[in-house]
Amino acid sequence: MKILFLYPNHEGYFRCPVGLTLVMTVCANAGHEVKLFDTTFMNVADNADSKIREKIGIVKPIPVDHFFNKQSKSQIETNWLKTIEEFKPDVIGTTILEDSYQYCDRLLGLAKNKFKVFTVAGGSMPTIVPQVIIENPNVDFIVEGEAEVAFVELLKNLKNKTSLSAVPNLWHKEDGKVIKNPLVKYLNMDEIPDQRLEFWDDKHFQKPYDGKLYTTGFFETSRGCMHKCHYCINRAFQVFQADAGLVRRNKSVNRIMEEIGKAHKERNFGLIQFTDDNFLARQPKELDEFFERWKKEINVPYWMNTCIETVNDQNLPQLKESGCVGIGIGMETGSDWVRQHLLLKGKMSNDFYMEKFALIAKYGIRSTSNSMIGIPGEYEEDFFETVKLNKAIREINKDLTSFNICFMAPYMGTVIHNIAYEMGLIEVHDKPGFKGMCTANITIRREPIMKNPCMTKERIIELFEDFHDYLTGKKEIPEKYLKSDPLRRYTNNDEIYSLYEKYKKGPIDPALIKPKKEPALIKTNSSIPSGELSGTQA
Ligand code: B12
Ligand code: SF4
Repeated sequence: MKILFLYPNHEGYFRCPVGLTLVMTVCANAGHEVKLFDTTFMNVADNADSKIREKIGIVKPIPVDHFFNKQSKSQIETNWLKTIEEFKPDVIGTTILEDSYQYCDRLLGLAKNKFKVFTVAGGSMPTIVPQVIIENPNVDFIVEGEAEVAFVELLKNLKNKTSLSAVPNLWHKEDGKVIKNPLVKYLNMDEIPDQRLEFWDDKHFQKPYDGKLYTTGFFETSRGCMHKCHYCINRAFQVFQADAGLVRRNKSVNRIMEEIGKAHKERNFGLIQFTDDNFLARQPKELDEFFERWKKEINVPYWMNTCIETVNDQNLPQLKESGCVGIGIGMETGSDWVRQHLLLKGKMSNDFYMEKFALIAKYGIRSTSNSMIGIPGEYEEDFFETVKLNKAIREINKDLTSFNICFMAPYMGTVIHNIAYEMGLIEVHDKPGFKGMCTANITIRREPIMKNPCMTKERIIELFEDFHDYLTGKKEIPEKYLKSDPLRRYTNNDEIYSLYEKYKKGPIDPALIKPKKEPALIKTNSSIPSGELSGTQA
């Protein structure tokens, strides 16, 4: 069959997405004809996400504007329709993140209007709210979760015009009725084929890092994470895909070396970025094998995200020795109270983060601390705890530490979305295919899109923009915030906190939520000392 894939990237954040690459790979491996329509370099004249990070001083500027060849909206749409007309696909497959959903819908709609073609959606958003997306008239099928097996199975049945009832993870419509097939167990990662990278423009493999561009390979060594953070897709996987088993799985070291070794021979990477959520969360014995073999067999500098508790005195020297140049850590806030009670990010304290960041620097590895602002229930006082903690980390070693900040965004399927919706902090769509989704264009970088009962939008933007200046001392932390009490919570309004308590079991379908009216701004003058917390203290 002929399969046309759509990568509806409208903001220019380039990088090679592993999930879609693997879906294209399994189709090509099964003998289907595969073509990709990728809008990454057409929609903008620059990389908007990098531009914002450069503007607020958290990354070193790198000119990449020449990567982009901006076309008008109608030019792109004409090219899209021309591509379909010429390629004559049997199926259009697309991957959807919430950020690009509206844009994707527009292109799918144009295609459905003009051609008789099946459309199939997969990716983060269709995986966690398939019941919402399947109502979109421009989407015929959804593959929930991993599609390496399910999508090929779907194509086989579409080709043979046989029943779809045995296609795993499939959602479809028959006579207006939605049908959901059972989920299969999460895949054994060793059975996933090597990514075929030939579909992508070479520019996707150029990654700016610490002021330079590197030819970069993007690979996964594990999937999923065992933590329960209220803002993360992993919590949705754990709850909505419980039938599929444990989401956290590792690829064997052997398969990692095989895949990356082959690709490196062809492409000569200058950097490898691991796309895992929590890279080091595997047995020390396996890590020892990884470090040793990486140095011998691949020997390319590498970067990864991992959770703070996974770095230690044993693996850090080996990480350094084997070529690890950077470690990204989600710390999110400098308020222990916010981290532990609002974000549900485990029991790790500020002291623990400090100790671990110091350890990373001790072994000569560059770290990136990721923080957020705009969490419902977070006050300006809490934000300055974040500033102070990041500043202290920066003092450990200015060259080996770096900092990133983004706005908390209520992605559908997350607890934060449930809370924001229930509290009336977001306005949502009501049309089929979009029910419950924010009407504001979701983003983690352009602006806060939730109303926040504890800080005004203008103040959140101001603090976001000044974050780096506070870290470097260009801007002074206001005197009233200098005294630290990261365990203090800054409101006695229990409504927000009771919601966080209520959703500790995980997210629910937004259709079950009855939204309240937007709350008034809750004043911060009623701070409660940490010792007087009721109910939820750690
Ligand atoms: C690596 C990563 C990236 C990479 C690659 C992005 C990508 N499009 O894959 C980079 C660094 C570019 C990136 C950027 C961004 N990311 Co990101 N990223 C991730 C991360 C950590 C892992 C993704 C991954 O590789 N998973 C493993 C692969 C195998 O799974 P997968 O991609 O879901 O694909 C499988 C299935 O979904 C399905 N599938 C996928 N596509 C298709 C297509 C078809 C036709 C079918 C049938 C099936 C199918 O089959 C695949 C194979 O099993 C996830 C968190 C997570 N655990 O998912 C966040 C995540 C996807 N990112 C997120 C966000 C918000 C972003 C940004 C918008 C952030 C920003 N700076 O603005 C940008 C968007 C850029 C872009 N153009 O896509 C959110 C998305 C939330 C949402 N609900 O939409 C996530 C979920 C993190 C979170 N907040 O929880 N990201
Ligand atoms: S630790 Fe990171 S990857 Fe794991 S659930 Fe929390 S935010 Fe998601």
